[in-house]
Amino acid sequence: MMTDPAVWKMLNPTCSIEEHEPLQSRKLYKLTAKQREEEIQSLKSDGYCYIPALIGKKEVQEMLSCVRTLIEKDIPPVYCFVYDIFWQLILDLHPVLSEFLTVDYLTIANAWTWHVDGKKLGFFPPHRDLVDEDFIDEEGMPTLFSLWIPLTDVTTKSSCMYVLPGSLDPEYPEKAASWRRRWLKWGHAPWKVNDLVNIRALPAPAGTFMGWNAGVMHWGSKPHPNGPERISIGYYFHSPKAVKRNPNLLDLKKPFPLAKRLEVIFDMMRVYGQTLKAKV
Ligand SMILES: O=C(O)CCC(=O)C(=O)O
Ligand SMILES: [Fe+2]
Repeated sequence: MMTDPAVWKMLNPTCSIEEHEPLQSRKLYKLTAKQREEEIQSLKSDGYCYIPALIGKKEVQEMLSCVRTLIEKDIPPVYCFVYDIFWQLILDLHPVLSEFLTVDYLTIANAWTWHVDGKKLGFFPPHRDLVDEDFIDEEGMPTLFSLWIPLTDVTTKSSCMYVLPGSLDPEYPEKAASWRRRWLKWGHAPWKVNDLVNIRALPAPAGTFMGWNAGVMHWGSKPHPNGPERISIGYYFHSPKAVKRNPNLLDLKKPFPLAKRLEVIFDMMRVYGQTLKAKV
């Protein structure tokens, strides 16, 4: 039943599920020359980029209402990835991803939807995304890149993202690659109170293109108990310079049937289910 597109279309009748033809971009997003220069600089020095409200309001609204329908029906919001619009967004962002990762970047079969509120929490505590892969090239540009897009406006009250900029992180970049091993064994390295000033909050309007290389320490924050809900989506990419590559890659130039999308979703529920249970 789950593999029947008609069931999903019953929930969100305006959202298509194209099983037979390759997905097509709906609208291409591009950077201005100034944005390009600033964000590449930020990626090189601090490991992250931040482009406020890049995605169109209409497109964000469509995705948000689709996720909200699932939440209302008690369906895990990551099931939004059965619908075309959540994958077409990658095609729409192709010009921007090409600037940061070069045109031959690889899309990893990995995506997630966060729904955070004062009761359910559901944000990810401080971590680096890498397991033990390389994450930057010789110029400091990402070889393993996480893209994070809020579909609601996100403030410090509603679990905005925080990063420890690479330039202020004593473990970055050399020791970051082996961070997970140490963290699993001993937990986080102790913090000095004086270092707290290095943390950067990234409140963001809906549709912001935010991303970091997998070596950057980042986290979602505990929301204010009365804060509005936060809904966001995430994707993961390699640049062709990645030495160690995730074996599960997606080719969006080929048809992407529902059963394959569900496979990705189930896989992610297994992976992120563990992250959500992991120690802080
Ligand atoms: O949204 C969050 O709370 C965490 C996001 C994150 O860690 C990621 O996208 O890599
Ligand atoms: Fe992360």
